[in-house]
Amino acid sequence: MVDVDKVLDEAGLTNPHVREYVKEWAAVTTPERIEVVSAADDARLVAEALESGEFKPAGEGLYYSQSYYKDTARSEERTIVATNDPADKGIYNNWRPASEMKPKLIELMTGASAGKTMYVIPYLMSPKGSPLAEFAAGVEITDNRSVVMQMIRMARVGAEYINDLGDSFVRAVHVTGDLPNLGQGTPDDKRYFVTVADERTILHFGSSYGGNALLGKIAHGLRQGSYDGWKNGFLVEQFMLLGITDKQTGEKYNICGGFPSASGKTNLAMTLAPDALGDRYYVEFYGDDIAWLWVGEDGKLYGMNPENGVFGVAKDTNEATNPTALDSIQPGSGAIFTNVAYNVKTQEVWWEGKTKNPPEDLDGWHDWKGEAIADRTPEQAGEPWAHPNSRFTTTMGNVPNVAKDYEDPKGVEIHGIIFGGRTRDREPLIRAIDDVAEGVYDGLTLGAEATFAADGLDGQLRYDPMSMRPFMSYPEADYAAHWLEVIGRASEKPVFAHVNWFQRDAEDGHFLWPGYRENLRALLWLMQYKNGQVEGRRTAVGVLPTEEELNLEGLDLPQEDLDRILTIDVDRWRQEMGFREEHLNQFEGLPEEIWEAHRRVAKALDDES
Ligand code: GTP
Ligand code: SPV
Ligand code: MN
Repeated sequence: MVDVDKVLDEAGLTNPHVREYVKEWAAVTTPERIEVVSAADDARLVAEALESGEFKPAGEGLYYSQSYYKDTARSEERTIVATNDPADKGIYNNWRPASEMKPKLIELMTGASAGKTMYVIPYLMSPKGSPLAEFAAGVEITDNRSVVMQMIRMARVGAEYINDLGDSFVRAVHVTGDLPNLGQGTPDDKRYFVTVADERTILHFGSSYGGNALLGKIAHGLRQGSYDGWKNGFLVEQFMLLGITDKQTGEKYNICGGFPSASGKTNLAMTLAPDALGDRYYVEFYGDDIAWLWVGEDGKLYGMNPENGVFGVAKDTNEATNPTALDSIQPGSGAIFTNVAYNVKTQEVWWEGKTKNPPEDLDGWHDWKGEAIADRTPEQAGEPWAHPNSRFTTTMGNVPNVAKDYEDPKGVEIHGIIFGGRTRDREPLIRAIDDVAEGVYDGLTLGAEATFAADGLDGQLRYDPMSMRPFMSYPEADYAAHWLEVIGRASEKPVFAHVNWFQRDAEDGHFLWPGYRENLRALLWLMQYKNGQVEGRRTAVGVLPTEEELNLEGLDLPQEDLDRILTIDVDRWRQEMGFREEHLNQFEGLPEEIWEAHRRVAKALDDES
């Protein structure tokens, strides 16, 4: 038996509630050793991981890691929100009674860390001193060293963050399990990813992949956070957050917004190209995946990124699409690459879209499963080298355009909220929405193609309210009401907008808009619109830029494509309204304001000839 008190004393972990929690779970999972970690332990942990082969070197201070080949994305089916109140059951949260789930997880976790080290990771999902800090603290217990190193990059980690917080921390227990024997994706699936939201307890069993295993990020930062936000008057969303400064006027606009998983948040927040538009604008990075929003004492709407790092999709990251991301994963950055292709001889990494073609010399190259590329059969030849959901993990401090005040606990004022997704038709480049209820309605009816970030759903069209569908922790009608309440309280309302970088040509499928760094052009128009500098063109579904208003300098778009992305297809939209009605009808007790917004848009479409 480990002398837990001795370990905790030595680590300076004094919070009595945390100590009790660690002891309770050590008694369940029965590890051989216990270690309390802080960011200062990273170098030692990395050395241990290189020694054990868990990490392989990928250049100076860069690391390659692999998760089990059936464990490379979130599993929505196995993810559950449990509480003690059946009224918390929603359409998307997979609600189950806490009394049913807790014993199941305790049984699965009993003795499961035998022979292993239990790492105790005290963390904060906010800058220190944030007005929401009391909801941001947690202690993850894990039996997986790679998870520890990723948490160190993604969150603020160390006993000093939680010692003074009493009992207000999230209990987050992660047990990897015997990955080859968990029946992933079969009827005998043994994995469970449970957030017991009203007990602020997270119990995840059966994965070492980021979204399932870094409990500060998705499980706490989104699911638990949104439940806490519902009960305590703030919003927690899968949003990126960026700031645009107009150097000519000195004005700064902060925009946050939700696109479903693997639909462009990281790319938008990191890599807009101010240089392409002369020297007038400066774009700062605040966050790429999560934002917490609240109304400050001065009545203004504020936002912050609770994370301390970026867990980005590797696919198609290159000099043209996202040079900022490449700068953030340079030698010496400490970045971790998971499930990319790896060359065992040259220690290089590669993913689809890193370069136009894969490396020509196959010598030493292995795919994401660890199989030699040179040994591929002709049938396997076209298969990707890297997993489509392969990722890089790097800290915020490595991002060259990270905002100077990204750690300011005050947060930043929010001026705009945008929604978007992969929509191959119907959705124009951008449509601005002035009315708050219509903006919230637009978020609730965000429909897009699902991606490889969740197992087995790639390409399916589905509604993903505010991009929170996989992270929704409470009923959707309450969620809508909560949005109206929080934004309703703000003295200055943000402008809303819906954006789409992914409209395609119906025949050859090419993207009608170049996307990536050029997306800044649409956001600049939105800011000018908010400022009253442009008027746009009013349509039934919002205000669209005219061709003259949109800065198209240096772009060479076919007129036909431009016309398509700056107009709406009224017939297609009318058809869409029927789908939306069906979608919203699932949510019993939806606020009347949302239905009114729906009817206003439907009528305006009917009036349009
Ligand atoms: P999560 O981390 O899963 O929440 O994803 P995300 O929303 O941050 O998505 P990310 O920015 O990582 O982009 C996912 C994929 O979409 C990547 O393969 C990008 O290359 C691609 N992508 C991002 N922005 C654009 C764009 O403007 N146009 C096109 N065509 N593709 C894009
Ligand atoms: C997402 O899937 O939305 C992510 C990556 O941000 S994960 O951490 O896997 O959830
Ligand atoms: Mn995400």
